[in-house]
Amino acid sequence: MSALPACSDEVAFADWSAAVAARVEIALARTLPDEELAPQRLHQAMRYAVLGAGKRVRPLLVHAAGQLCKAPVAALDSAACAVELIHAYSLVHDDMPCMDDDALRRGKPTVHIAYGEALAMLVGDALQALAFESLCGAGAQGASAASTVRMCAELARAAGSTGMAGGQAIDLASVGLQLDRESLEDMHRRKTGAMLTASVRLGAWCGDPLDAARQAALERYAAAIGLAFQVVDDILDVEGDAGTLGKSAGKDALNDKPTYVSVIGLEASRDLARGLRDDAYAACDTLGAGAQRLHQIARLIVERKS
Ligand code: GRG
Repeated sequence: MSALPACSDEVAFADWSAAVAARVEIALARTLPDEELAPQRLHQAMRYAVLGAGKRVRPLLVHAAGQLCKAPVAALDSAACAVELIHAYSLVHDDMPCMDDDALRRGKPTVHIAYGEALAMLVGDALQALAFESLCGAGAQGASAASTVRMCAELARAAGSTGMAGGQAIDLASVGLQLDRESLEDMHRRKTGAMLTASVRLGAWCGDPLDAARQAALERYAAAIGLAFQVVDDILDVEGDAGTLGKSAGKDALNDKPTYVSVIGLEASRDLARGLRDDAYAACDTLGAGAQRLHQIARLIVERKS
């Protein structure tokens, strides 16, 4: 597997993120069961759901936080695979007819369209289990046993009923309702923010412990980008098109879902996203040396077009 470019201002963010994405793609391809292994159709569908597409924002966060904490790169690959597998499972289930009922994801037919609903459900289940198997490998790859257990617990919490799955439950129950801003933020921090925060934490926990001030700054960074990601997602759902997004646009309004755009308006949503990006930048200033990649990811999250 190719080494990562060193973290310096001379190495462009685009080069670094492409190198991380390439490493993670190889690690994911190795982690996922081979298509020839029985049950072949399930394994084909798992690989279809995960490989070859996606922005890989969560793996980038794992590697950027890990770089800050001087973590072993192989351990970061395991943690990055784990968060991306959970994310892929959530997209497969979210697209099913019982949830968002979407036919397009990452520029291709969704898993239930390509493989049927029953298999799509099993794909999500199996990807979730594989995520924890991959994370357990982080110990063998250089993270300590104690931090591996801590990472497994964090991933379970972030994906579970008080995190992403809970946020999705609130989302489903909110159709047709006009949530107040506080409830909207709570839903988004769970549904989207929890897994982004977990990505930052896992990367950091693969490496050397931070002092209390820098630990607090890293938490502020994670909270800011976690919410910013969803605010931007709400904006893109209004402004984007399916060709650029690789998924259907305009779904939130169609499904009568409360979003930042519907609750506070488009311009205020843009201001909020920029304010959260600036909070993340301020946290990076406190983190100091080694936080360049985190700073650049905050910018990517707020300025992205897909
Ligand atoms: C089914 C338990 C369960 C949860 C679903 C993640 C999620 C919760 C739903 C996905 C729907 C959605 C649009 C969520 C908002 C933000 C989000 C997670 C967008 C997709 O993530 P990206 O943009 O996707 O990182 P790529 O394809 O680039 O990886």
